[in-house]
Amino acid sequence: MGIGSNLGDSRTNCIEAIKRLRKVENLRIKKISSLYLTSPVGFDRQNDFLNCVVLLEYLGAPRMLLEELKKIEKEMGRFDTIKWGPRIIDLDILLFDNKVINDEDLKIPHPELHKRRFALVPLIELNRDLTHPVFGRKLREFLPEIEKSQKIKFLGKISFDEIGISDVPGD
Ligand code: PH2
Ligand code: MG
Ligand code: MG
Repeated sequence: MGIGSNLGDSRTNCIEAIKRLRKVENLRIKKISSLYLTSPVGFDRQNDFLNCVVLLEYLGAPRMLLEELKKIEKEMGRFDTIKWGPRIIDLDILLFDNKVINDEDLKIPHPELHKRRFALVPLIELNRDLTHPVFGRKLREFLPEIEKSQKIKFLGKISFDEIGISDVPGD
């Protein structure tokens, strides 16, 4: 899943989201990518985002995970703005195994995934062999096709200290 924030203290918001994810039932955090400072995509007149992705092991259905993510967004004070506009926290399911879901309110893979450097780069950091289940191509193969205007700056890992754990697995 992807985490993004460009309102308030974005770094704190991303870390808070990870802390709350850790408390979700039937969910384990397996890996956390580095943080990236990224130029806004879709609507430019807003602050840069902080983005990262998290690899989860989740024992429930995708729709249940969606509900959990929406709950965390709400509890963290997210309010509705324009589509692709500024937000305190955004938690998106990007991939879920190799599932393809096309419901009105839940689309997996995330329909914009292959067009967004801020989602692809951290995903590839965690697993460079990930494949897009619809297009059947490696995620890394989409990178050269992305517009150069999408800037992304590597900021390094969030320390386990900041998340409040001493045992993040898979790292
Ligand atoms: N999220 C959006 C729209 N644009 N741009 C960046 N850089 N990062 C995001 O997380 C982001 C965005 C809608 O969710
Ligand atoms: Mg989003
Ligand atoms: Mg979202």
